[in-house]
Amino acid sequence: MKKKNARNRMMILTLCFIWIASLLIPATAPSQEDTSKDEVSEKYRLMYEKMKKTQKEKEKEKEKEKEKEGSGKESKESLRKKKEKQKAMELVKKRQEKRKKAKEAWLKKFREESAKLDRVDTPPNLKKSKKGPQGMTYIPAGKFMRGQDWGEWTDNQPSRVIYLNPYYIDTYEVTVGQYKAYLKENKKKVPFSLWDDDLSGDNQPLFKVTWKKAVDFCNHYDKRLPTEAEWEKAARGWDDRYYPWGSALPDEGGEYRANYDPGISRGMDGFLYTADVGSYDNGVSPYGVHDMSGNIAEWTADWYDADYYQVKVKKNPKGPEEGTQKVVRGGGYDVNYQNLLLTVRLAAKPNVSNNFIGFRCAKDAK
Ligand SMILES: [Ca+2]
Ligand SMILES: [Ca+2]
Repeated sequence: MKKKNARNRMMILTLCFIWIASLLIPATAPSQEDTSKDEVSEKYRLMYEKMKKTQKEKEKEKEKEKEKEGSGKESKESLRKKKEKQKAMELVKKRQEKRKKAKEAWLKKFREESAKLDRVDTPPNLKKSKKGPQGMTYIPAGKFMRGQDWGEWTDNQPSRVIYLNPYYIDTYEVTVGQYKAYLKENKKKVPFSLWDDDLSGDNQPLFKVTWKKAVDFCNHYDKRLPTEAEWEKAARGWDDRYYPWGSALPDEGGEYRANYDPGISRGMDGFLYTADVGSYDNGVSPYGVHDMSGNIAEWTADWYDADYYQVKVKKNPKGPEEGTQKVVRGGGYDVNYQNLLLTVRLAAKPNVSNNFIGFRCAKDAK
């Protein structure tokens, strides 16, 4: 019995010890309360992160807005530019339409006037033509129509039927090769600046030559410059055409008949600048003279007077007695279809030496 009581007392004491110890010894495992605390801090961490994220997102959005604002300004700017471009395009379109209409009107008039000329005078028997000096074409005596009665230029109006004595005219424009030979014959030095490298081929038409130098060259070979009327007759033939080849435009049907400026690019006809003489067999005049329209414009013997066509000279006109400019005919690689007409009169001071004017010679025939 004593033993049993002692055991009970021991048990009670042990339990008390365990209870006291449980109060004094810190727990090593996380309590329920600690777990809750972690959850709370995780919650705050998430909230903090969310807040940060939101802040970042807001900042990003702000930046985006700023960018948008910027791009808004840009788009306003580009809109303005776009409008300006549109306006410019419309203007170009209007000008193109205007030009197109003007060309159509001009072409209509040109066709009508060409049709009026469609009256082939008795063509000369060219087979019976006298054989002239080498490189020259014989132009028989007879009448031709000089000038025209329409168009924007007035210096080539009115038209007049003119009689010319027979003559020869160079079949081609005087070439670089011919001029070099002439200089050599005369023991003259080739002026260094006379030709550009690309345009110095022997068959290129000569340019950068004054009227006096052209005269000197012709005289050396017992020739002379053609009068303005001679130049026009050799080009227009016996049926008075406006272009050497007839009444088609120089590029009609996609076929180029002269070296000129077709509009969009000067080189569309194959040549940006001068071409070797005789490059357009389809552009030859009825008499067989080459490059009367285009390639290089040509000096003639006559002084220029805008009113000269008013003077009623019916036979072998030689131009006014004096003047300040010499007549230049035929247009060159730089002119458009309108200025390529055989009736267009140009003029330049005789001392001019440029990239646009060359010449050919003529000679009396018996
Ligand atoms: Ca050309
Ligand atoms: Ca020419």
